[in-house]
Amino acid sequence: MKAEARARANIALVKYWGKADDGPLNIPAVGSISITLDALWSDTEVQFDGSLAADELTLNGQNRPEQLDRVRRCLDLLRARAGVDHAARVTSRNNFPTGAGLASSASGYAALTTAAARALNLTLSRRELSVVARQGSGSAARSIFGGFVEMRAGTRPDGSDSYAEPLMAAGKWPLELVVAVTAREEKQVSSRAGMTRSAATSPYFPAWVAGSPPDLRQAREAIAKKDFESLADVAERNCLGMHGAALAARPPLLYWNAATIACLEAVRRLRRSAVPVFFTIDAGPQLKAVCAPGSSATVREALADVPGVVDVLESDLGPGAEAG
Ligand code: 2P0
Repeated sequence: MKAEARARANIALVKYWGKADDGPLNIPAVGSISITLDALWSDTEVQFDGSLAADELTLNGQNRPEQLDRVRRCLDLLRARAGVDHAARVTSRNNFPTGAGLASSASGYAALTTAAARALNLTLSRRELSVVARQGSGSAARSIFGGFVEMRAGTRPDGSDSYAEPLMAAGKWPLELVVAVTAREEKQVSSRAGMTRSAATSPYFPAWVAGSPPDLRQAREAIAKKDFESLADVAERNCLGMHGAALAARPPLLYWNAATIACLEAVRRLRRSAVPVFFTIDAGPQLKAVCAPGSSATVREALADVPGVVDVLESDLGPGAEAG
């Protein structure tokens, strides 16, 4: 009753920020559209063992008891389906900084769900796996699939129509990602706490939610037509809208540092000089530059020169979660 899986991080181009309710189903208030990356991943092993008293989690070699509630949520859903009640030992490792706005919960919970289902010998569709992964972390539902992915917010109270689905394969439009890392430490306010605070206190939150469906429509069309300009337009607008809602929370949420803004300006300068690139920023200070095929070398060079950038990572688009 042991299996391993690898799942990759994903970056949302139309963001998930806010929940439909605060219950354990973790249903998002808005849909989202993402790209799954090739180079940033979590490798997770799950072993169900009747001799264990309780579930255990080791992340990058350290015990992380504070994450166990969410891990247990995914494990319990799968244990119930398999009719098994053994506790599990979960060992996970990320090949990139954890909890710093690089989507480590997305790859982590997608890998956990995929490995646990395999260890229990369950045959679930990717859609079903995404429903389970969502309950560990909303963005994890998207990492079940590769390439361009849409997460549906859904409307059913039981969350059964809140799942991810593939929009287009990675190879059909091989965009490239450059990540400018501006800080390595874990952020002070988690995404979960940040989005809960935004929903509860930001006067801009209702406008953020109302603006999501048209952004999803534009992004879906831009991806289908491989229209880089249109995707750039909607992704930058949607990112700044999410941060606007967060900035207006009480107390305010500012995830950026000076280097984040300097990178944003560098990306704008590149675009003005006809380099096809746009930016997006998540709940952390790293800037993600999405580049048209063949442009990442120029973008990497420019971002590496920005003061305050401590590392630059590059990735192609990648595949969905895989049990090993
Ligand atoms: C996203 N983020 O769409 C957005 C943009 C961060 C900013 O999804 O509470 O860690 O575990 O469901 O998935 C990060 O949120 O939140 C996230 P939970 P999660 O990528």
